[in-house]
Amino acid sequence: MIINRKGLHQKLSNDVSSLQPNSSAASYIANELLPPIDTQEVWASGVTYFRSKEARMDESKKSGADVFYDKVYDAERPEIFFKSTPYRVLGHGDKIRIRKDSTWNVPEPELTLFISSEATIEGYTIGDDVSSRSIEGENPLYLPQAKSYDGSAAMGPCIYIPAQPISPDTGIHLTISRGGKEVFNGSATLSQMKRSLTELTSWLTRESSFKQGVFLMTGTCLVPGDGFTLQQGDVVSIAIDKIGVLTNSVA
Ligand code: DO4
Ligand code: MG
Repeated sequence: MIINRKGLHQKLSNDVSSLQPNSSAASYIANELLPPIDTQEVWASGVTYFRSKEARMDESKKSGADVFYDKVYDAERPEIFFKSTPYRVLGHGDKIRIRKDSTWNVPEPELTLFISSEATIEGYTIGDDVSSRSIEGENPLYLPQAKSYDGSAAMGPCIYIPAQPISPDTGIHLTISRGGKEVFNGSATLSQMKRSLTELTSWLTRESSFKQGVFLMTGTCLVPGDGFTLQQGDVVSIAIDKIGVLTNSVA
């Protein structure tokens, strides 16, 4: 597998230098993008930005679970959870889903790391950790049901493989449109994250090995206001500087 190696940028730079331009590449890229994943698992981290902690504390106040979100934000050990098997991951242009038994749903725009089997960060993509706020808010033990179901994970449009780590100034932008009109628009930067990307990587790989590498969503920095829930037909676009735009509509 090409992708799973330390020094991926260098390997690809060497390979690309001997290639001839292909005139059909542009239309392939525009029309036939698959999610950029093969056999890897997708994991996710949570409560890595103040905005996520604040929103989670609000939604779980009634159940008395708000204190756990407060604690994990400041704890040494981060929240890390299993998000998706590879075959469940959707790509750019695919339809994400909201659960039929959920009343409050949001997209979660997240910088997503590709980590090699040697625990090195080799690439970056855009992830959408589509979530049910009503199910998670009812009881934190319902987290796997709020987070992992058909149509709840999207990734793409590509993997950005730079020579140097991604800049903390990297912007993350979310727009949601309904019937052609924008109903949410927000931006944040990676520098607002409480933890570092290497810290999250080190916790994920501390006691687990990933033979073909692994993807790690790094938490959401943008949460629409409490009155907002996703609806069928909404179009969610997540842009991250240098990587591109991941667009999905809601089935
Ligand atoms: O604590 C629950 C999940 C948090 C999360 O997914 C996030 O902060 O992005
Ligand atoms: Mg998330």
